Amino acid sequence: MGNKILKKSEAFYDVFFRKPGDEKKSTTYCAGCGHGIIHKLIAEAITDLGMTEKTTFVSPVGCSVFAYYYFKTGNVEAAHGRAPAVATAVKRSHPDSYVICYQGDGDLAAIGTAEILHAANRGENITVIFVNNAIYGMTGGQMAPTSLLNQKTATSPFGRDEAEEGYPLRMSEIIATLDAPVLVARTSVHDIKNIMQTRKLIRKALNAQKDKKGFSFIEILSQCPTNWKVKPEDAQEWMEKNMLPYYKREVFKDILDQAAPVPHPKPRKEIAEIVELLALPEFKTRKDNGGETTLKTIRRETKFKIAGFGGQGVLSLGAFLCELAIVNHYHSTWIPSYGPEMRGGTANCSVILSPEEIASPVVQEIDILVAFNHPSLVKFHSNVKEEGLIFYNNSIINDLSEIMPYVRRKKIQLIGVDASNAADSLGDPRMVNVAMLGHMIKVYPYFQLQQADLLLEKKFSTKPRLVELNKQALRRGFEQDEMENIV
Ligand SMILES: Cc1ncc(C[n+]2csc(CCOP(=O)(O)OP(=O)(O)O)c2C)c(N)n1
Repeated sequence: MGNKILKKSEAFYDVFFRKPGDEKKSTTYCAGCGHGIIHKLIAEAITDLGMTEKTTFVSPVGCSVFAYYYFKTGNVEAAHGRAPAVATAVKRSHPDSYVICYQGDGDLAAIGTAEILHAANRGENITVIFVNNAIYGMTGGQMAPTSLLNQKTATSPFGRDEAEEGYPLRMSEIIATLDAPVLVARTSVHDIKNIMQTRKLIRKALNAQKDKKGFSFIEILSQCPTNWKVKPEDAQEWMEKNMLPYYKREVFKDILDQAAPVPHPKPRKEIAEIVELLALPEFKTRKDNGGETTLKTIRRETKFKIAGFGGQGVLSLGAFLCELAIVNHYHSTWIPSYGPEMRGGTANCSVILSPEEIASPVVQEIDILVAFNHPSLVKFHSNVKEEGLIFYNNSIINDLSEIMPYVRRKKIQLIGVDASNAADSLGDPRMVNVAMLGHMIKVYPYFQLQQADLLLEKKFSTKPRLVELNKQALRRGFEQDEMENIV
């Protein structure tokens, strides 16, 4: 008879390194809590399936917030309720990785109801482990959407009342009504038999992800003796008496046999166009030898805010800058922000161009502000960094008095561009953004005008008149005398 060696899964760290000098072997979970059992089942499954190296665990906010101290996988901590959105991003950007989205019931069924429903409905190829302990555990036992009728919690001291708080949400049943999910099941970890059933379902769900079958959702009924206010040994009985009658343990949906593998996300049309563009013989980038020595190099993360009225092409100017950056082998991010108003209201976008990968697309401190109207200039000027730069549309912005004290104090360079007039002189006010771009390229020759021409030709390939107008606008902006404009 061979010996069986029982040891901790390799997907767990040896010690849980929380603070220097405070390395622990045990987790932070209370005695009798189900999270620890569930972690063990997951860790063993990912080790046995050979997934450790390629797994990213998305931790929620709640008692399992410290999962990243335990799992020796990739780890991302998501804001409360947002784990499915974060998991979507990780999976889409790394389609060959395995993504486990782990959430409690407060996290998934209250704060993140929208995120989970939409991720399920999109059929993201991720595995969601939903730990339902019928209460908000970490914060001291408030009522969760899954708390049972008559259950006494910190916020329902007389018991949950359907007239006041509605009925406990059965998330598995809701998710099983959607077309996209391939596996939806509820199980529990209150006794050995059910732990073994949970073990099987977790493995099935992870295998489904490995086979690129799509979205799977395993709801696990889990004990919380501390907040149920029972002894750990009595939690099993509490679960049987209170939770099991309401929450059926069942496989609600399993279409794994019929589900075709989820295709890799297709490159977006814009990216395909850029790739085509790079293949053109006349296209030169800063990386090509010869002829490009005049191009300036972006040496560090450069943050732009581009702002104006809706209709001034503010968002497209940002996107266009990103495309120019991409063809020159830089990294870029773009986030649009629309005001609540209709056309004519304010709009802005945050753009970052960088030689390195960009960690966050948020622009708080601005290197270069591009303001198309007075309200935008006033709104954003005080976020421009010391010795930063402001391009402003001086055709319609005449009064700089409000911003001058800050601009002088911070030694900001102000460059007026007669952009609206340049566009109007071409008979099309929409050209204002491209005129601005022309001047930006002149002041900051990160890109070539000819590159912009080629991108414009691609963009408006079915509208030759617009290509011509845009090219002219670009040149009108470019040819404006720079020195005269500097205040
Ligand atoms: C948006 C937001 N709302 C509320 C909180 C506070 N909060 C932290 S943990 C937690 C409870 C989480 O409960 P649950 O998801 O049921 O997980 P459990 O702790 O029971 O495992 C709450 C409400 C927060 N961090 N963020």
